Amino acid sequence: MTDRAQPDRVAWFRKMVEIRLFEEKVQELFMSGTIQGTTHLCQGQEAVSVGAITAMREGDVQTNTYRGHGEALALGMTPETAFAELMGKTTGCSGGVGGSMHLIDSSKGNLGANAIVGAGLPIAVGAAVSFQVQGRANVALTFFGDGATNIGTFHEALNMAAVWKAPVVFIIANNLYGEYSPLMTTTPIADLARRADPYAFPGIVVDGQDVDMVHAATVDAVERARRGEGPTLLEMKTYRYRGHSRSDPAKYRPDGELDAWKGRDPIEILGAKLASEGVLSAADQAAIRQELQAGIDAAADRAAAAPYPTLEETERYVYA
Ligand SMILES: Cc1ncc(C[n+]2csc(CCOP(=O)(O)OP(=O)(O)O)c2C)c(N)n1
Ligand SMILES: [Mg+2]
Repeated sequence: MTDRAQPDRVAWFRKMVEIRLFEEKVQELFMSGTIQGTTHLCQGQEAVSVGAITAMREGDVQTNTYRGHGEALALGMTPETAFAELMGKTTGCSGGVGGSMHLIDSSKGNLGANAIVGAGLPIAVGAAVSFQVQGRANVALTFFGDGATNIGTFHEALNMAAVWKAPVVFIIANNLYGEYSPLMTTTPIADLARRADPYAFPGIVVDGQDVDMVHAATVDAVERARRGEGPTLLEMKTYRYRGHSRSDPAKYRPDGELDAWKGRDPIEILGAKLASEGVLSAADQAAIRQELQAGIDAAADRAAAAPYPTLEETERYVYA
């Protein structure tokens, strides 16, 4: 793993575009039947994945959710490996038996996605406590949604992390919706960061569309944890462009809401900054998109050409 503490905003731009294009292709492959099952896209939330993951250092770990393609790619999983997993191929990160909701690579600090809402939080606290026991100056991050803050494990994990000053950073991707429920119908407060208050550690609201803000807030939280000062709850205000999962047309959203959020697109926000700073012109950005699109298409083709596991291989993971 490389040292991600050095800000390389062109690399961030590239990674956010890669995630966006990867998921565009995933949607296409679902529609054509090449990918089966289900998938949960994180389009619109790329700055949360990239800004936070790039605050990690060698030996740090994270857990995430079924909406975790962004974190997996930001941690260095190749699109080919991720496509292969989604397609159920042996070259996938879990040999093709996990699928979209189970992208994992512990060699890169990715302790995995979890399909159970809220289940990744206690795993991250456990990893953080293991760092304390081993005397390692490492930190565990955990990504989850706004809906997960109403799950029991959220409160148990925050409480335990607070009492033990565990080096963990809790990251809410608040995209305003649970599966189909607007946050305001399930939750009595608007700023979920306040849910750190009863556990007596900092809870911070962050503009989740601005990767610079996400990164800066996560670096602060990670360094605080590394100093032994305990956990932080970061609430990233963001939005998912697509429905909850592949089969959800998201008709429950008010007219104009999606367009308003697309007006603050995370890739465009960083792209505009890089252009005005003279770092990356609009033409450079278009060339990057073209290059990455070719890479994504080729990666999907290679994944599609890989073999499916044999019956014996799939049975190896079944307890009987
Ligand atoms: C314990 C549990 N309860 C319910 C579900 C069904 N479910 C899957 S995703 C989801 C919504 C979670 O919303 P949020 O935490 O905001 O995450 P988002 O999908 O918006 O990223 C629900 C209720 C589940 N997977 N696990
Ligand atoms: Mg949500």
